[in-house]
Amino acid sequence: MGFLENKKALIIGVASNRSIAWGVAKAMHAQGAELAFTYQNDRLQSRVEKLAKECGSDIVLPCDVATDENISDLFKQLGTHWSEFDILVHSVAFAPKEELEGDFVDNTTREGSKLAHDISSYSLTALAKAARPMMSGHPSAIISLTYLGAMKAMPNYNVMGLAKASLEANTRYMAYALGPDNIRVNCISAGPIRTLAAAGIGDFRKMLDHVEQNAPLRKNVSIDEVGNVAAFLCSDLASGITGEITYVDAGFNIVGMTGY
Ligand code: NAD
Ligand code: 0WE
Repeated sequence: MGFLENKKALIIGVASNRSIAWGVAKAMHAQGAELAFTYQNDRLQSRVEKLAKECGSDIVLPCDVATDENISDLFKQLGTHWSEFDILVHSVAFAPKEELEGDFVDNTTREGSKLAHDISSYSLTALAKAARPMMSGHPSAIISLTYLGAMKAMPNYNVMGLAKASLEANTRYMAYALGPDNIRVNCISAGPIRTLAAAGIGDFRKMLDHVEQNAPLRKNVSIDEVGNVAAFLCSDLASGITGEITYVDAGFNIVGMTGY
């Protein structure tokens, strides 16, 4: 008997079988959760449908988190399948590619900054606003994905670092607001993983090598390792945890100096 038996989870952010959201979906399915998925655009629909089927799910709905109309349609549609649900997984981020490289001050624009914060942080609030009636009054949980670039200055992560800092604060404010409705809100700070969102990022290999050489566990993490922690945090085993940022990064973030 899995620890997510009788839980219904909505997974937002699967784009491929390398997506962190896919690692989360697999882990939640393995613990007995029933799943629904969204896809960002038509290009991704068939791929997400195929992956959903592997988890026994045929609830696959469109949602671009950039618009309130898409978000309200999503929960209208979901309501025809489920009257309530228990888990919302947010595994979505975006900034213009040109702003994820080089000098932060020179390369960051007002428009890029707005877009990064809108898609990568505000969307969590927007989704919770729309999901609240279906998640309130029974033990529910929301989880999102952040990165160390929120807390520390990192090369090239630039405006995404600001958007992730906002996402982390969002986690705390949402936990405070939604706690009385029995909705917990947590966030996982994952180490670097080669996904579509990492494709084409210059020097990604170098970052993976650096973590492998310097993290206490001397390795990079997998989507399954992140998925298992997400499954735990969204389960009743974690009923006393809310508003937290949990690192799943082989311990990289706790190291001060290496080479000794
Ligand atoms: P991914 O490319 O597989 O997933 C990103 C997802 O965001 C895609 O499914 C994409 O469709 C979705 N998305 C982007 N804009 C959207 C929009 N407007 N509406 C709806 N969906 C939209 O990459 P991933 O690495 O699995 O990223 C998932 C999350 O994990 C992101 O929040 C990312 O910041 C975070 N994260 C990634 C890493 C890493 O190294 N890969 C590390 C830490 C945190
Ligand atoms: O959060 C992320 C990446 C999110 C992301 C990726 C892209 C690539 C394609 C957001 N927007 C876009 N826009 C695109 O056009 N990560 C944690 C992975 C990542 O991205 C980096 C990293 C790491 C780690 C970018 C620079 C430096 C390190």
